[in-house]
Amino acid sequence: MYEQVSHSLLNDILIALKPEIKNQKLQHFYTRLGANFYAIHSLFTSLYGDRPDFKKQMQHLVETMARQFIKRPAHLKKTDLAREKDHDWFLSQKWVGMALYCDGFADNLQGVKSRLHYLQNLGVNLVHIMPICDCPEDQSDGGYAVRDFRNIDSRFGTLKDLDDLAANLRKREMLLTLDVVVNHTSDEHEWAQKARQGDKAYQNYYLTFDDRQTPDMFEESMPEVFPENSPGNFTWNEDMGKWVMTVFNSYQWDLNYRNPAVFIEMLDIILFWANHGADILRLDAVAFLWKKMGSSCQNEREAHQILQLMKDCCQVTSPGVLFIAEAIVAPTEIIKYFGEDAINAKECEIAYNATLMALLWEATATKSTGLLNKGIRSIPEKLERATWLNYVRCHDDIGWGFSDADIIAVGNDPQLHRRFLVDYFTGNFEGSSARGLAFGKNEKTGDARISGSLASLIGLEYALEKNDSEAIDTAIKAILLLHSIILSFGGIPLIYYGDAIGTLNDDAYLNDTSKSKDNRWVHRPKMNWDKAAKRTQPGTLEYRMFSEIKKMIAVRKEIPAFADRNNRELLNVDNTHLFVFSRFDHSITHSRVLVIGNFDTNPQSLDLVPMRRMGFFQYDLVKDLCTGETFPLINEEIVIPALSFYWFQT
Ligand code: OTU
Repeated sequence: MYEQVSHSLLNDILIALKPEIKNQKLQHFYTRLGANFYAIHSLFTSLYGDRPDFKKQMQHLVETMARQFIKRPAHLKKTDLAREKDHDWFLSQKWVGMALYCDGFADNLQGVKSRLHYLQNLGVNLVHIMPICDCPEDQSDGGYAVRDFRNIDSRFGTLKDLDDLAANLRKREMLLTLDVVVNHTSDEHEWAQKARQGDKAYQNYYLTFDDRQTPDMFEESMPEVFPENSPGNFTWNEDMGKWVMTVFNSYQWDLNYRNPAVFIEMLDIILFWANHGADILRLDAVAFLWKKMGSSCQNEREAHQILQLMKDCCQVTSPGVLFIAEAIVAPTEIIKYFGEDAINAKECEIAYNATLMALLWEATATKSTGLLNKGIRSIPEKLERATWLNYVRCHDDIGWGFSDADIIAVGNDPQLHRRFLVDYFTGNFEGSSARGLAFGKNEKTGDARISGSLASLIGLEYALEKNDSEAIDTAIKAILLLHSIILSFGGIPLIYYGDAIGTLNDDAYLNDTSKSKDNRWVHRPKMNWDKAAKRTQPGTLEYRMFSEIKKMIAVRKEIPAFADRNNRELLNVDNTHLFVFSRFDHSITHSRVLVIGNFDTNPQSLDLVPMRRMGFFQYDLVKDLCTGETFPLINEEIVIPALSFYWFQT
């Protein structure tokens, strides 16, 4: 019955399409629209079905998809077809990513193009260029406060520069990832300006309120994202004489997805960047898309429906394009951003694995893997056609996003343990050589997150100052150990620019008033290309890190068991400093890799007797795939040196 309604609506919509659309060659568009229309229609109905203008909105939605399909360049349409055939293409182990700021890395987009050989030299073939859309000069939140979603910020170049870069990447068989900031706009965006001038239609693009009554009720259950810089979730706007919801900074106005016009505008923007050659779109802050009074306003069912609808619509116009969910939420919630099932409720193919990231840092601080082993097991199994972005550092702060229950289960007090981590990484704990900064301190809850570059957090900055070669060794080993995990765990590893050469904290942001209050800038450095040049000089620190990571990447790409096909088994071993898992390949027998990481600063041994019972170490020799070294198994144990790892072929 419902299917019939949906079918006849589709007919009406197609008949009513404007001639300039109808007269185009739309073969694949129609096929895909037919295949996805039922889902699109039911989602759109569930979100906006009670509106009198529902049918008009639906028509507008289809027209938006059709127009962008018409504009989609032929070569991208070809890629779409190829990816539809090989629809698991992104699960392959051959993808290795890097996230970078266009200006920090190479001044501008043309600069990035001229530096692509650096990425290729390391083995990176997926590049996430941090937000490049036009932003106000001062209040930009590093590009996440967008003033114009369809223009490149003049600091970075032009749309043509981006198209050139995209074409160049394609020739190199590299993937391009771009951001779409779907949750909010800058208060200088045209929509916000019109709202400020009193335009009711645009005021309805945001969540605006005449007095504090409703905002106060919302506040009862909403946490604060930036409690220091932007306390509360609402900002008074004098021009409108209204309060506006601003979950992040006060100049980032949250969009109102209860308004279908907002959904359609944002979808159009998604398809616009897909048509400019993005292979992958990172959808920012997706947990926040739907606000419901009485809730934390995160992870609401409707936020998932919006993402499903975005995916289904994208599937019609540019099916080769993937979404990354940027949702820094609990493991049981994050898993939902892949969708409930791959056929009817698909959302984002890729999601940030913030839990793994946080757990790796916890293991680094405690030198033990109790919580890492426990916390990883708390992440529910994901869908098959979905994968993680595994990272050690990114442009944001590190939050302690694992569950209290897991902390308790491994014998710690959640509050004390989180406080210990903050103390440890800010260098305020006996024996810590970390040089991080507390970020987002919340006086009410006592919470804090951490800013700082990988190298500074791991102790390299301290070691260099002390000129302590042993401590330098230790820091380098830890950097490599962390990379060895993200490169083997299953998913797309996302290396942060500067990390492969041990870039330290950068205090330059303190001299810039638009950045000085946000210490995340301490780890958003200007790439030092003189330092990068040392990567080819044996004996330098840069060489020791870069060449090892490069080797790991090359090895990873050769091992099908490292593809992400839910082919990982976490192993219980009775040494609390070790993190051990196996990766296997369903299609090739005897292709199995055993990954062992030792997070302790002392050598640790692994008892081979139980391992043999589980089917590992069946021979007298074992080979480490990374170094090519073989080890005789004479004793019933194998020793893993301090802060080291093995990728054993077993
Ligand atoms: C994202 O961040 C971006 O990565 C940040 O750089 C932006 O400031 C923010 O959105 C606003 O656009 O929304 O889903 O520091 O982890 O703000 C999580 C906390 C987010 C970040 C959080 C995050």
